[in-house]
Amino acid sequence: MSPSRRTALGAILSSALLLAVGAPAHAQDKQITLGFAQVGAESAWRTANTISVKSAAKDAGINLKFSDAQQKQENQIRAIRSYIAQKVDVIAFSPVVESGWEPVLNEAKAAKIPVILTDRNIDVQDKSLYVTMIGSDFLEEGRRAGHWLEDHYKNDPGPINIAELQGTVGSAPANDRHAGLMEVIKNDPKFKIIASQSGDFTLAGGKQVMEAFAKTYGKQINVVYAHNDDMALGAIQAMEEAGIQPGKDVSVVSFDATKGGFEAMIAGKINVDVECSPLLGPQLMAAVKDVVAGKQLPKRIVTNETVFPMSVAAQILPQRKY
Ligand code: GZL
Repeated sequence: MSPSRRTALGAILSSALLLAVGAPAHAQDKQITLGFAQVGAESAWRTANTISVKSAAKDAGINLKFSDAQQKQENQIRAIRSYIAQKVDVIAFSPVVESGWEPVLNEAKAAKIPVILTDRNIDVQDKSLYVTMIGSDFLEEGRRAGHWLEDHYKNDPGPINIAELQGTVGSAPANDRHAGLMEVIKNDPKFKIIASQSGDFTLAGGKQVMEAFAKTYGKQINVVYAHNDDMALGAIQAMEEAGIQPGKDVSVVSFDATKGGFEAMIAGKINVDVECSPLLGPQLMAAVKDVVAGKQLPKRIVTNETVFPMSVAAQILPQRKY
């Protein structure tokens, strides 16, 4: 066989092999288009997450189509449908709630558009509806908060009454930060959740709920368990207006570890902040490129996080990126 015929045959075989493993022959050269359906702009965490996604897409040379659902599932579903109609290469989103995704994700599957979940998970039987989920382990975050409470009150016989500010109803972080806490305190009768209501992850929501809690329970409250910093900061405003000293009369436990959370810890108004990193952009773009290249991805990519007690806040804040 002549060298030129051998080269041509080699090119045909390698393209056939690439196609056989699902990596389109043009995978390496065509600009990737990613459709991203964001939850909204409800919190400092979300703002940092959006910045991370947009800057990472730019750095990766990925063409990003971005939508803000204003925390409404129907808007996210509408955005995903529009990405399907536009025939994007990959769809990614942070599901505002855990349920109700099968219909639109089956449409994406039928259109052969891979879907990546970031930040929050979904509750579906058919796991083939998404390639991977990149984000925090909220159950572990709740356990970490529970263990902090156990240690903080180890010499206190109780009762330790907890007022809980829950995140968005039905969302994975709200469900799991509650469940993780309960795993730890369920066998310790001195801990009791005397009040629990959603502030929808917003500062205004946290303030409104805490105003009602302060009116109803006043000095009975020993702990405010806020599912994110924005609600904790709102609750701090409400407590101070009610003559309660947050961080002193009441221990404040929060999540996200945003700049605002650190500043409140330095001011002695949040006692502990459980980190939940919004900086998921680079991992998402790497996953998008791998999916387009036909590589296999793990079903779950967990972000590494820690817990910051107020004692370390001043020293750590200068190193923080969000
Ligand atoms: C958690 C994220 C939550 C944050 C909130 O990963 O989904 O939503 O804890 C944000 O601040 O609103």
